[in-house]
Amino acid sequence: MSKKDAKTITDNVHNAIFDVADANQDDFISLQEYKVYFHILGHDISDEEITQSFNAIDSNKDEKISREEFLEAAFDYSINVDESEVNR
Ligand SMILES: [Ca+2]
Ligand SMILES: [Ca+2]
Repeated sequence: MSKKDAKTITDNVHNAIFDVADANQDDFISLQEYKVYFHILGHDISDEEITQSFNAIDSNKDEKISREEFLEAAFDYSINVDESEVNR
């Protein structure tokens, strides 16, 4: 499987995850929604850790996660991509 195929598949999966996490469907995940999402999943993770991972994904620091930020972070996380190959 090529990296492009892998990205398409993970994008589809993470688009679906994004839609679930974005409870009010404004196309952004707020910190509140992010916390709720982790609690729904039943992850044993503290609010502090959730906040840290939220801030890591929120690359432009507007305190909400856009679909683009989410997909980039999710893809980087799921497949350890060589950054030099994905630069646009
Ligand atoms: Ca939202
Ligand atoms: Ca953001």
